[in-house]
Amino acid sequence: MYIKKKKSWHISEALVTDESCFRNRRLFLNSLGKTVLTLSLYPSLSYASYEASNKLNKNYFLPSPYTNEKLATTYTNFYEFGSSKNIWRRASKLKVDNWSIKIDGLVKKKKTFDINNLKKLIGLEERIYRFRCVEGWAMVIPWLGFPVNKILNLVDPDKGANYLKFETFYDPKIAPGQKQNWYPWPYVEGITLKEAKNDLAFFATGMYGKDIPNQNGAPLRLVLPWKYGFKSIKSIVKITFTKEKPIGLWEKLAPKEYGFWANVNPNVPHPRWSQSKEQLLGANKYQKTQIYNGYEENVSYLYANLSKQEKLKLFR
Ligand SMILES: Nc1nc2c(c(=O)[nH]1)N[C@H]1C(S)=C(S)[C@@H](COP(=O)(O)O)O[C@H]1N2
Ligand SMILES: [Mo]
Repeated sequence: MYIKKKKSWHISEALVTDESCFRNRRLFLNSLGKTVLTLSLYPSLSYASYEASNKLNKNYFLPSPYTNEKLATTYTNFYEFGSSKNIWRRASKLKVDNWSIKIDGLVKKKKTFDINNLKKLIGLEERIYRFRCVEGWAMVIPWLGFPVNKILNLVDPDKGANYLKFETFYDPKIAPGQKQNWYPWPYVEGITLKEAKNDLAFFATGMYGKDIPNQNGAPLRLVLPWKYGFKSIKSIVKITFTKEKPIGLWEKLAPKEYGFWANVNPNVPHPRWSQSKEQLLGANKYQKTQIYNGYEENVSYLYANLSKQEKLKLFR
């Protein structure tokens, strides 16, 4: 991140990009500066240790320190509740009991699952993953949940299914951000079926050994640790198997800035800022960003056979 070096000429560059998007991402830049300052004043919010539970999948262990739980659950992106990071109180309005998830599209067995039944049916495990937001902040989080590939057997995708499209709830009465009609609500994201089969692709229903808080995407959110955070869609109500590539909310708003693949790469800058470094929340320092956020060995095969043209778009 080169926030301190930002000069006024960045503004004119920003004005040529999507206006509403810029407005919100700029808010972030302001708040990140404040966060650095605040954290150095409050050491209690520093990077912390956490004891993994007996559900830990040892293939996905990372050593501590982990992101401080309070920080990871109060500094969140959830535009349905507003464009600031400080939306955790507002998100308490979301009613997450009696939540069901509809799975439809190109599958042999279309189904609607009650979230609690789905959790019981599949069972939960714990995984510790790195997480990297496109804005330049990063975390290390112990998630609870299950791999995305576990739902494939339950619905049996058709031969023609190439993509999974995920959708968040739409309810402007409880989510004031959804009254801002310049966003193409509901929040949508997508991945390829091949990516869904990769064991890293994860559905989180909990974090830090507890149910996931509303503001982090209760009761079910995607976690794709090798991609920028906006791909990890929160509070999913629907999963559709499709032939065509789905277009996500951010891609619709600003296609030059946020694409379908959005794989983490320190060497491919965002049009408005560098991606070479990241700030670990609470750690008050920058570290180098890694290709595929450190998961190259797990995922690079997914992209080996793409066309030259697609390969150019892999990292945004
Ligand atoms: N429905 C929904 N999902 C979302 C978002 C959002 O605004 N709405 N923000 C995304 C972005 S930009 C990031 S970085 C992560 C943040 O996850 P966290 O707040 O749990 O750290 O959620 C992603 N999922
Ligand atoms: Mo993000």
